[in-house]
This record gives sequence, C-alpha cells and structure tokens, in this order.
Amino acid sequence: MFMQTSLRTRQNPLIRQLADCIEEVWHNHLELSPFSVPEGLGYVEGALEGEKLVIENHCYQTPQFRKLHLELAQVGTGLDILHCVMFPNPEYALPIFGADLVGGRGGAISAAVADLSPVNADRSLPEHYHQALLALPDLQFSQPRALPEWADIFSEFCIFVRPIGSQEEEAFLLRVREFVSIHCQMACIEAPLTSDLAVAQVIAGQQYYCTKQQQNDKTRRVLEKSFGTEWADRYMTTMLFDAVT
Ligand code: 18B
Repeated sequence: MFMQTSLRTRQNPLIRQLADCIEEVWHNHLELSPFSVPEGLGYVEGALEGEKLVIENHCYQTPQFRKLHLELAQVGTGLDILHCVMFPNPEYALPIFGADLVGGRGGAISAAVADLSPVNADRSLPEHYHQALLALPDLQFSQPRALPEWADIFSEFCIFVRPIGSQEEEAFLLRVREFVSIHCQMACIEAPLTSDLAVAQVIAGQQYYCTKQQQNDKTRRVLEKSFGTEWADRYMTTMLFDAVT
C-alpha cells in the first residue's frame, strides 16, 4: 500500500489528478468489488535494457463491468503514464471507456487520449450515449494529434491532443470526468442482454477493440525495453487488453 501511494505522489501532476478523479467517480457511482489481477502483475518492476519501469495496477469489478483497470507507470525518472480501461461485462451492450496519458515528470504531457468507444456490430455508440456526448460543450485544443492507423476503434468524440498549459490540461481533466460520469450513470440503468446472439456480438466487439489496441507499438516498445518481448506480449494480451472468450 505504501508503494502504491508513493508512486502516484511522485507522478506528473495531471496524471495524479486524473487518477484521483477517475477513482472518485467510480466510488461515487459504482459498487466496487475487488478484482484479482493475474499472478505477479499487480506491482511490477523491470529494467532489462536500461531504464527502470515501475507499474502499479488498481483493478475493480462491478455487476456491469467485468474489469475496471487503472494503471500507473513510471519509466526511469523521466516518463509517467496513466492507462485506464473500463471493460463492460459482455451481458451489457455498453461502450468501452479508455484513456491514456503520457508525459514527462515535471514537464509537459505529450499525449492525452480519452474516448467512449463503441463495440456493437456497426461500431456506433448507443443513441443515449450519442445524445449525452453531443450535449457536452465543444472543446478546442491548440495541438490536436492525428490518430495512428490501428485506431479505427475510437468514436467521433475521441480526444487525442497534446494539452498546452493549465487551461487545456483542466479541460482534458474535466472532459474525462464527464465521460466517466456519463458512462457510470448509463451503465447503472442499463438492462442486461437477454439473447445469446447479442452477447456474442458484444464479445466480438470487445475482441476487435483489444486486437486493435494490442497493435499500439509505442506501448509495446516501452514494455519490451524493460521486460522483453515475451513478457510485453503477455502483458498486453492478459493485463491491458484481455478479450473475453
Ligand atoms: N502510449 N501506454 O497504457 N492507449 O492504453 N496511446 C502512447 O507522445 C503506454 C491505451 C493511445 O501516436 C505513447 O507519442 C504504456 C488506451 C494512442 O502511434 C506511449 C502503457 C488508449 C496513442 C504509450 C500505456 C491508448 C498512445 C506515445 C502501459 C486509448 C498514440 C506517446 C502502462 C483509449 C499512438 C506520444 C501513436 C500513445 C505508452 C491510446 C509511450 C507503456 C486505453 C492512440
């Protein structure tokens, strides 16, 4: 517990604030139960090719979410990372919330990503999500970033920016709070699916999402440098983006 608290307090302030914010919204809206992380993957340290990588995982589950995953990571003394995914239980036709924040310790955030990503067959968001997200105020960032090729999983509401200055950082933080709040509220009133076919379609949608995310070479590289290729692959497929089967 001491180690976990201390990694967060040593991280980039926006990462720390985002982690606190996500956990606060989860606690406010959801009935969290413990989730057991695969053997040996709760707190991990590695330093194969040089810089030390420290990872701490916080995982929960609820009736609507098979896995709520918040991960904080620190590469050497320079790079801080927050990774978060809310995987719905496949009996609920809900989108996947995901966020990634990558930045220097004291300095700027180079990548801030957040989305509610559709997983249904035609890869569109449920209408009530669409309406709620359309109602949010428009955001302008001075340095939007272009999504890579694998990223066809994201919705039209996806934010991918390099936030410049405290105003843009605040705007990103608030938008994530809005995404996660809307998502938790919608999830709590969602009725479970009743047909096996519909559940199978959600499973296929989540598998597609995971397959695409596993193609993020920037994430893979960071993990490989500290833990080797095999470990990195296992981590990406069992911890970060484990598809339901
Ligand atoms: N990710 N990210 O989670 N990634 O996990 N991330 C980067 O400035 C890690 C997710 C996403 O431009 C970068 O270029 C590590 C989720 C996208 O090609 C680094 C871990 C989403 C990009 C890392 C981690 C997501 C990206 C480069 C495990 C979205 C841009 C930073 C702890 C929902 C990819 C930069 C590109 C970038 C690293 C998105 C270093 C190690 C959930 C789209």
